[in-house]
Amino acid sequence: MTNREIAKILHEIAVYLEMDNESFKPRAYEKVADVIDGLEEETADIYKRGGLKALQEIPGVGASIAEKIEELIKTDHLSYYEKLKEKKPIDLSSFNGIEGLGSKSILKLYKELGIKNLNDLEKAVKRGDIRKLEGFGEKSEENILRGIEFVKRSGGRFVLGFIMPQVRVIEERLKKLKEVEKIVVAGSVRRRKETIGDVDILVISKNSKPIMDYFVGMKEVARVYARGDTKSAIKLQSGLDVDLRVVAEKSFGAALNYFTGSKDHNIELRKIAREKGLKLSEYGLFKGKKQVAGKDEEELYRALGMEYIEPEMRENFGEIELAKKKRLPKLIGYSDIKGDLQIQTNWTDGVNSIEEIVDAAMKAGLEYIAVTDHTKRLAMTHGLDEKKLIEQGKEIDRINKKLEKKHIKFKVLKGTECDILKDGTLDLSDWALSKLDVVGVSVHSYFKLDKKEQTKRIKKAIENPHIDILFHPTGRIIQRREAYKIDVDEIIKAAKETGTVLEVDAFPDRLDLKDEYIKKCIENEVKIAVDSDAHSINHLSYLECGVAEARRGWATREDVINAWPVEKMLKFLKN
Ligand code: DGT
Ligand code: CA
Ligand code: CA
Ligand code: ZN
Repeated sequence: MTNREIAKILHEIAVYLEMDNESFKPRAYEKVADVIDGLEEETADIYKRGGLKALQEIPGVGASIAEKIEELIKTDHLSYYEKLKEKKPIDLSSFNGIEGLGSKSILKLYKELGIKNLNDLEKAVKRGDIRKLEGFGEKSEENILRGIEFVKRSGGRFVLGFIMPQVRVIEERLKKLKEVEKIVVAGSVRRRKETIGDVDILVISKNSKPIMDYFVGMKEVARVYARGDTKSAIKLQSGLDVDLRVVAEKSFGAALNYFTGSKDHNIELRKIAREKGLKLSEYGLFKGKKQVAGKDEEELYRALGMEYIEPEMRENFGEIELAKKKRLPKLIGYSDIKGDLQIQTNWTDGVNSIEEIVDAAMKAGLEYIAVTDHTKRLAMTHGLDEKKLIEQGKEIDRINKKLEKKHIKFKVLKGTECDILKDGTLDLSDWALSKLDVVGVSVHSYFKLDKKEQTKRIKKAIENPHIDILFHPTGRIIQRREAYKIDVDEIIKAAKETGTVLEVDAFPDRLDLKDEYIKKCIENEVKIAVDSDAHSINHLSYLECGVAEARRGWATREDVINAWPVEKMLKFLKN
């Protein structure tokens, strides 16, 4: 059982307990679900290594939850969960994408109308049953309908950052086989799309039979679509499809190029080959019968008269023209991030203490972090008020002194994720904001304002001279919540005028700003920040997903303020 699967069950338990009006338990399960979802190590491995005791070292896991996780790992079942489900046989996960449909509403829909899944819900909406229900109305019916459309649109695709650990496990396993000379995961995974349809793996091998035998026989295989000596295709238990192809060494670059895509990029390259009297295919670049390139990708692009194009740029959005002129931007690298400017700690709804995060951030190779806990309006996160913020500042001073004493060159910055109120004013006084190193602001309420009002609200917030960064600027959550309606161009213009940085929130299902908006920022000389939005030390690794999105938006190191040394970054924010 994978971390995702365990997390999903714990999350559903939380929803069931909420339906039963339990007071503290739902939040406890929810928190553990989040932690496990973000764990780098598989919980099953943790259990194998250290048993129940090791499970209890996972933040938030007490004796009772540990036992439940144990049962899940050992038997793939959990009687406690099954019982809850028996009492209310609702397919909770099918409601995931319907915004604003909380546990209480789901319970009501079940009790009054017998709605158990999305299908039932859609029928009830179409019959007009929802609006007749007490507490619901035309407005909620409309929201539900929009949610159903949204779920249908995202259908079948996986959020890359969440599924990536699974992809890497398979890649590592195959890499270890002695018959595998080289392996690369191609397709949308290599281009780092936000969501992926399936996984396309390429290997070089002279003896593919044992590789294919191994591949179709892996323990998590749910179905084998095809088993051949050059191509096999499987479905994993998670629902993810994986294709494996074996190609010849002399064609590897051409095959990699073809199977990396995107399709539109490929089509454009072929056109260019044709103009040069050449033919490009997945087997190589040919002049008549003679192969002129294709062993590796660098050679291929060179032979086509172009600079090498990074996979994240291969969408045929203008990268080919730039590559021909040899004017491609030098993209920010995956290890260029020096600091993280959005982190939640256990002062609010984060799991870890500031010191634990500092420790983990240093291990991750960072040189600074900003502590940016929520503010008081977000009462359910125990958001900080001015007094608490000052207390936290003292704690940060103490930690910085301790680091200095040990001659450690790591800096903890004082920050906030200050809530933007409905009218665009802020949840902290200017006086409190003026004491901080990094002031981030974000929208956490009134998602439904119309475009004009929402844009005005955010503009008003960032016009406050204390504001440095607009966190997760559009509020979208991939496959779960659409962006709130804003005029992005106008926000970018306001950011330019006020010197506000726009954030790429690196959480795998946020990646907000998304690639096309990042490009717009850069075109308009607006700087961006790539932050983890970590609520636990395990989330720091999500920074990689944020960098991937920044690369998809053609960002260089100069465009990303937290790829800069701390002094330069702070000087920029102060100006
Ligand atoms: P996905 O899986 O939907 O997230 O997206 P991709 O890009 O991984 O697409 P996939 O798995 O269907 O195919 C992998 C690559 O193979 C794709 O990026 C480009 C190449 N490819 C697939 N079909 C075609 C095609 O009809 N024409 C061309 N030129 N290339 C194709
Ligand atoms: Ca694919
Ligand atoms: Ca495929
Ligand atoms: Zn936030």
